[in-house]
Amino acid sequence: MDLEELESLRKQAKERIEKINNEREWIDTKAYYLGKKGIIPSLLSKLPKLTQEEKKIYGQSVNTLKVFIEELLEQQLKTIKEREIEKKLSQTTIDITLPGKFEIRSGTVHPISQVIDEIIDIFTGMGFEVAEGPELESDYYNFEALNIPEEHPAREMQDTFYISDGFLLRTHTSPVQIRVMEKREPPLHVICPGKVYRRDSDITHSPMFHQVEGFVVDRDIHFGHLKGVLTEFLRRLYGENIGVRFRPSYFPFTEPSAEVDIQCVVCNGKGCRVCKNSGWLEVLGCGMIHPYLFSVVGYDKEIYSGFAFGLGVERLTMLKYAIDDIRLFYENNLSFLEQF
Ligand code: 2NM
Repeated sequence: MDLEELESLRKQAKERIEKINNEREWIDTKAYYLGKKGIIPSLLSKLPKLTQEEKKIYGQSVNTLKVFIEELLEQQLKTIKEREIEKKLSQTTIDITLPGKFEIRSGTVHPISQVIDEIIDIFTGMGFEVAEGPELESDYYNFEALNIPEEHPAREMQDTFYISDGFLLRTHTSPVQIRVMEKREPPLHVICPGKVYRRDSDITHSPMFHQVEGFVVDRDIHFGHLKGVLTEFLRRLYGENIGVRFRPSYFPFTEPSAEVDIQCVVCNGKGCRVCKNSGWLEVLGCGMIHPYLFSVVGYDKEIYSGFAFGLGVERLTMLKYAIDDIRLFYENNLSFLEQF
């Protein structure tokens, strides 16, 4: 075989390879040229019969042809694959509006968040604003400013998560209210929802739980305003026929203070396990803001008065839905959460 024949073989190979349009043909063509019994090996097998001079020229030319065919084949394989993808894409239409193979479960709002939202809606509907503040608080805002002195049992190490000297996880959201009063002048109508922390853990107590506290400060605010606002709040939350009663109590930051009960939502006041046969459930603490707090924030107690209240969201939610274990709120058990 002379060099001219190699040249025509090259042209013929180029034509043939460029016509390949599937992988099967490509494999056959590769075998035809490069396989054990293919054209290139058969050309090379003739080398031993040639003279030294001929070997050099002929060998080099066959090798160049071999590389040429190899490169052309690789290039063609790429082209085939690209064509196949394009063909598939042009033939298949994907309806992206069809539902997926798997059930899509949408999330639900956590029952605690739902109740907080409901409480916020009721109070903002009555003209209250919402304020938030830090969960890491100073001893000053959490206790000192709220008339809870050094020796008060609420400050016990056993009850409070102390972080470092003078700092702790807030045990109520009242410090936010002190911060609001410090910054602004009455009239003020503010509620503070948020997480609070106490060292307590059993079926009705969690080391982290949620509170909503609120206060009103203005001229001539009296206990009648407190009773009216809180009674209306409880009627909107539990239904307008709910029975409500106020009992005298004690808090360091209010004077006088009261606790508020609603008629048992389980037995309607007849007496049952939930209300321990009393017919009543305690849901709120409240009172007239202690003059000490006004001196702390620089309000004139001769001009202003106010009331404040606090409630535990988990407790309210447990009563509303007859849930008997607080830990259910924090276990991320979907069967529980999806019921709300
Ligand atoms: C309660 C009970 C009674 C209260 C007081 C304040 C304020 F504004 F003076 F800082 N905030 N919340 C308060 C009063 C909270 O929780 C059972």
